[in-house]
Amino acid sequence: MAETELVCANRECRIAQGGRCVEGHDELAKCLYYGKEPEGGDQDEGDDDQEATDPFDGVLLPDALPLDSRRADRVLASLPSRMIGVIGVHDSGKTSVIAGLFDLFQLGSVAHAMFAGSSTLHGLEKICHDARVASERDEPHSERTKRGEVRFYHFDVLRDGLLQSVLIADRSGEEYEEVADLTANATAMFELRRADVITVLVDGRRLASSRDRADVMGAIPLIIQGMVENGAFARKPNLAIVLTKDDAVQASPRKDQVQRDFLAIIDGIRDAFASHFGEFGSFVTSASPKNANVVRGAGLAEMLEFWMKPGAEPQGTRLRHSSGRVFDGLMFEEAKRG
Ligand SMILES: Nc1nc2c(ncn2[C@@H]2O[C@H](COP(=O)(O)OP(=O)(O)OP(=O)(O)O)[C@@H](O)[C@H]2O)c(=O)[nH]1
Ligand SMILES: [Mg+2]
Repeated sequence: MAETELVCANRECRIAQGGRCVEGHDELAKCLYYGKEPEGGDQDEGDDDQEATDPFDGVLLPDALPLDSRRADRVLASLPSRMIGVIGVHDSGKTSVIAGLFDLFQLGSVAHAMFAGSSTLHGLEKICHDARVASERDEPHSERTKRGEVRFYHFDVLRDGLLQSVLIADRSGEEYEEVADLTANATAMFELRRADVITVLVDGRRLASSRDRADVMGAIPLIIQGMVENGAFARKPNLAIVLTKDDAVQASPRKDQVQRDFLAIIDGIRDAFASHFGEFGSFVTSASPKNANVVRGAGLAEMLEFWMKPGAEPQGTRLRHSSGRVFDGLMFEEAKRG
């Protein structure tokens, strides 16, 4: 006689692998999840083969690394959220801005927002590590983001009694550079299509260099132009224009010129692309300063404040996702869920 297949709607339950009911029922008929197929068959694709041969009978925790677009989509659907696209040429400081913001949250609330959890904690810790004293590097450092698909860093914040998710896209700067000469198709860039806020980074250290200045000033409008021509900003996101590495600017004899150049870049973008964006904001930041003349994370709180402003277009309807775990029901007592 064929054996009955043990199935459970709770993905964390290992009853099918000879374990116990994760809900603690000896009488399986009393378990709400036993005997039902798990929802969302595409979740954790690729795990099934491994589980069939894996004798591990504990609870598998997520890797907490940056999310791909599909998993980012799920986060967007589960809470009111802000999707942030961070655009800049290679080395302009995109990953450092994300890491710097996460480090600020370790010190307390930022822009009236309190850190309330993250599904990408390991990823955030990884990008922060090399910039910290604990890494024992002589200088803060950031690994170059590898070419490939966009990845998203995620954290939840509690702000004005409302729990919200923030998803920040990180992609290799080279891929954004390719949009300028139209070798890459910006419509395929999920983070631009879905963004509530586009954040364009201007590398202050290179702007202060007489050799690189013209290149910096020319590259940004070309990248935005390439994206606009591809119709990448269909949702009319807000636009933050951010000068990075202000510590290098402040240490430079050309700092007044840099300030004038940054204002010229802002005016140029506003004149050329105003109709494609909602609100404009500009910020001067030092996410990972090498000079002690500027505090680490300067300017990032103001940038976060702008990121959290409600955009012109409302987000889609929120779905209630539940894996069946008791933790899904937990929330801050005073927090409203949208
Ligand atoms: N002086 C100074 N250097 C910084 C600052 N922020 C980042 N950097 C440095 O700038 C370099 C590039 O930073 P990343 O954050 O990796 O730049 P990115 O835009 O993510 O680069 P790609 O991943 O290659 O596209 C690293 O060496 C950082 O340490 C800052 O505030 N001040
Ligand atoms: Mg990077």
